Amino acid sequence: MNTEEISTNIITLTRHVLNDGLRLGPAATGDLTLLLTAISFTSKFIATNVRKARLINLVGLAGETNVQGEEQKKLDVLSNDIMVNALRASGKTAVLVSEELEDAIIIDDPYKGKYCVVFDPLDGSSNIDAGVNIGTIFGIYKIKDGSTGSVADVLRPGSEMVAAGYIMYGSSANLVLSTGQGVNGYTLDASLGEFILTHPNIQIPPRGKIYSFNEGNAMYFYSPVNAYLKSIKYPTAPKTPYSARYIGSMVADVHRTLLYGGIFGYPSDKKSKNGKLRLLYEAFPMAFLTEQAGGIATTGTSRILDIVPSGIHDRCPVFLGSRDDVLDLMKFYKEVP
Ligand code: AHM
Ligand code: MG
Repeated sequence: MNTEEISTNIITLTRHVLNDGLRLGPAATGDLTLLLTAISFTSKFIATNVRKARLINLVGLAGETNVQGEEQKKLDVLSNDIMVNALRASGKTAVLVSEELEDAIIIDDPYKGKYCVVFDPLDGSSNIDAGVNIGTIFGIYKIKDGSTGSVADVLRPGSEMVAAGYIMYGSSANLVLSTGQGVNGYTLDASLGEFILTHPNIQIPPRGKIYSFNEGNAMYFYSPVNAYLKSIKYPTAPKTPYSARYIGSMVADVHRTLLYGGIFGYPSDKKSKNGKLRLLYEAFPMAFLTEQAGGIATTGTSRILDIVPSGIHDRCPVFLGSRDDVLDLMKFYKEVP
């Protein structure tokens, strides 16, 4: 083997985040780096279980108990437990909010730190059994000055997050992260057990050719959304129609949108007045990443990151993606009654 072809200077997630910290000089405590290291550990742990679960599903038709006679934990519950344990043990968190838990967890001493993590441990769970991509979504706030950690620390606009990201479990595990200075993508090298920087400085193309909506809900959509969809499916020449891509896993649909451009939407409609997606741990982190990559994230009429949550499990309508595509959609909200 020609050893010259092997890169001996690869950039791992920890190295990359640490370097960011070095730029801050003595102001950087390294706490965020340690927290992100804990999150990257949880994603490796969850990724392993996602793979195993597929095998268990294949051979496990006999029932839902394992050989020891114990009930198999559902993958989303297991992923939640993995995250709660690792985040608490990191010593860097004060408040945890999970899609799986009705109430926020307030971390006690001696583990209490200064960050709050809001997360959906395993999003897109309807896709698990089919082996389709699923993921973990997270957002990070710093507790307010003088706070010792309470729900009020996370009932704040998404623009106040200090970092956000997701991990997509697919043919490989991909971690996409922003600490507020652009967006970077890392791929898990299973042999090293490290996330390697593979997609530096992700920028959403200003316009795409793909739309990603659950059009099965079209009969419930309000007229601006249906009028917009009609405009991209039946454009006037020389424009050509957009392609439809909808996986039904937000992480996978947003990942493709960040890389290829286009628009992802989960609108409010006549059935669900606030849409389906959760504000704190789905809409905010994805909106944060979208804006950091040069795109737009809106409810149709206002910026998602400006919303002030009233409860930890609030929902909100979501449209995000390429700047020009989202601006087109917003025009329909302004002009179509
Ligand atoms: P979940 O948190 O219960 O998995 O639901 C969230 C998921 C998103 O990943 C995805 O964008 C959306 O639900 C798909 O919903 P639908 O099946 O209504 O199209
Ligand atoms: Mg979810």
